[in-house]
Amino acid sequence: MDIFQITAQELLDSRGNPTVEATVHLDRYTRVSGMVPSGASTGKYEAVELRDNEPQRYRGKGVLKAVRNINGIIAPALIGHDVTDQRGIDQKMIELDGTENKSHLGANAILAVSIACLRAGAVARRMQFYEYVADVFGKPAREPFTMPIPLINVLNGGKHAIGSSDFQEYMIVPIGAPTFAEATRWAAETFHELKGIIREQGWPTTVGDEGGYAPPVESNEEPLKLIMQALERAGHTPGEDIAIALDPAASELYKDGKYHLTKEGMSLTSAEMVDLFVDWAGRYPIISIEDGLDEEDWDGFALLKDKTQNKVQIVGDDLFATNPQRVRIGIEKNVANCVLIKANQIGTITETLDTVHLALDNGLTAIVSHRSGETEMPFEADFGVGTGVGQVKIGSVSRSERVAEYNELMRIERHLGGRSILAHFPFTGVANA
Ligand code: 2PG
Ligand code: MG
Repeated sequence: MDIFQITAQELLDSRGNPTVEATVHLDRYTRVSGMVPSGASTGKYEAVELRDNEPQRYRGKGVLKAVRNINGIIAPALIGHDVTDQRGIDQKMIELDGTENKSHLGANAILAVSIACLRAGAVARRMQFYEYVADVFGKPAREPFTMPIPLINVLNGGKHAIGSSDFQEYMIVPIGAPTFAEATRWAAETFHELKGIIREQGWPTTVGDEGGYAPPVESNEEPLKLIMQALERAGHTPGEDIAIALDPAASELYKDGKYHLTKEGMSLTSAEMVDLFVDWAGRYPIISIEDGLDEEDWDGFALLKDKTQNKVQIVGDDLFATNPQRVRIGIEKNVANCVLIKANQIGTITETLDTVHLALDNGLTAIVSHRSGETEMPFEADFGVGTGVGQVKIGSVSRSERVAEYNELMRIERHLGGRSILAHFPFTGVANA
């Protein structure tokens, strides 16, 4: 089916900041939209999110330029194009943009159209969205679908919750759950136990950008203790039923050669940061550490990977920025064993899928991830199942833009019936929990 028309509009994301929605019209009555998320702890190698920078509108964060680029430049070039030719569509937009980092048209403009086309392709082919993603990704039709294990944010800090920990995200990973729905239940029950523990401390139970609690903890280790208590109260064996994952988003803490931890009042060298994580990984069931070091600190990443003996998933987010060139450097330098996948870091669906292939073909794992500023339209759910990477990072089990992804995944699992298996988490951690 060919693209009949493409339109675009400025709407709001989950933080109340403007974002782009593109709508692909397949005929006068069939319209399919795509919306783009937005990060707060953005890496410097990410594709450029085009903002208007007009201070009188949305404090400069308006996206009317990106909207105009869709309506005036992208739409005329794509009308009449086969909507199921995802690679051709994305290639066309890359050419129209003509820059390395998509700064001309804006990665937010390009990705909104790319996602809308992916969704419209599923409609045109009369497929479920996740089935169509699998098809575009090249999953062999006979293979069963893999449901991802979720990394569930329960405590927010850093740029996502001012006043909480310096480290950005503390997550729980229900590695022992038999199904995705059970994994979600275990997480929700643990999340509510954590609320009780936070309340007993006399702290507010408010949540941060990704829906995890944001208490004024006294140290960056304290959240780990709170989570261990919550696991115990919820009746789950730490490290067996549920393990812990971290995203310190360390690029945000790095200045003048040191990592600054305000809670501890300490400034650490790269090697000292690594020692801190190694110490924690020996005492807590930590199975995944994302961006434990700065986005330029390749050596620090390599040291962390080495010292955790490949038993902990070392994830590059800002480090790789979903960019194949950076992932290739990472593979060469052997600095990580996992790539975080965020479509808006690179700007098209095709390039995102290529990066997933690159990671998996080289024996790395991959996590399909949301952004801290999200939309109400589930995307990572279907993208996670379609690519079959086995892990999704979609925030907390609170706030509708996050819960929408869990709900969609539970619907997919039910829809697949016996035709899906829950992924196995491939790292054990170093602690004997
Ligand atoms: C991250 C993300 C998502 P942001 O660092 O992994 O959790 O945050 O979207 O703010 O970059
Ligand atoms: Mg991150």
